[in-house]
Parts: sequence; structure tokens; C-alpha cells
Amino acid sequence: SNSGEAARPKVAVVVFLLNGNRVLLGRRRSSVGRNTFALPGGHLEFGESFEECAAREVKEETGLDIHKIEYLTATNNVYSRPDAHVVAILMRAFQAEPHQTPQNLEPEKCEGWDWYDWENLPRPLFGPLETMAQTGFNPFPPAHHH
Ligand code: 8DG
Ligand code: MG
Ligand code: MG
Repeated sequence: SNSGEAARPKVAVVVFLLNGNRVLLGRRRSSVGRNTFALPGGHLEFGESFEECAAREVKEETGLDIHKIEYLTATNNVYSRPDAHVVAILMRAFQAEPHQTPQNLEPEKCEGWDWYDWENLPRPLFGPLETMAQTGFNPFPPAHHH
């Protein structure tokens, strides 16, 4: 939709919201990855930092406030049908207000949010997330020993 110019990749910021050994996932209703379990996140807006985008997307999609937002890694995702190219910035964060519970604030895009054990993830996972899980990626901070 950019009048005659070649398409360019988009940037998305995606959040591993961690709670004990669990992560927040929701089943997608969007055309890309319909019915798969995915993390909260969305597209970087003009002028935003990764941390600002992470906090905004999690708030818009779940109502949760987050803190301790940290960059983890980035992935390059090229899809066909529909054609898309998204560079995903993966962040981790924790709930700033632990008494809050996730709300499904964009029900046209998601079936609802819930916490899932990292060692027992629901399937099917959204493609890019499945790839990360299969390659042994772990979003949790190193356990500290006493
Ligand atoms: P927006 O309009 O709110 O900005 O965007 P959105 O509708 O919330 O975007 P999205 O599809 O939820 O996320 C943007 C892209 O991020 C998505 O098309 C592909 C990429 N992405 C990954 N892994 C994940 C993931 O686990 N969850 C989500 N939501 N997006 C992911 O590469
Ligand atoms: Mg989203
Ligand atoms: Mg969004």
C-alpha cells in the first residue's frame, strides 16, 4: 500500500512476559498465524524505543503494566501468502503490578490470554515462536544461586 514503491520490511516488537516459569500467550485471530499461540506485541511506531513499544503493545492488548523490559534478540521473518517481511525484536519483561490479570482487549485479533509453562507450551505455536522454541531459545534470566 505504498503507491508504486517497492515494499519494505516492517519492524515488530514482541514480548516474553514472564511469571515464574510461565509466559503469556494468546491464540491469534489475525490472518497471519490464525489459531496459533503467540506472544503479545505489534509494530514499532515512528520515534518509539523498543521498550516504549513493548509497554504500549502489552497494555493495548492485555491491559497489563510491565517493567524490567530488556532486549533479548531479533529475528528476520519472511512469509508468503500473505507476503510479509517482519523484523521482530524480542524483549522480556515482568508484571509491574502483580495483582493485575490479563484482559482480552483486542478480541478481533486474539481469542484470549493465559499463562503457559515454558516446559509445556501449547500447540500450534506461531511459526516464528515455534522456531525459537525448537532451537532451544530460553527467555528466562539466568537463575541466581545463593
Ligand atoms: P499493531 O497493529 O498493534 O501494531 O500490530 P499487531 O496486529 O498487534 O501485530 P502482530 O501481528 O501481533 O505482531 C507483529 C508481527 O510480529 C507479526 O506479524 C510477526 C511478528 N512476531 C514474531 N513472533 C511473534 C509472536 O510471538 N507474537 C506476535 N504477536 N508477533 C510476533 O515474529
Ligand atoms: Mg499483536
Ligand atoms: Mg497490537
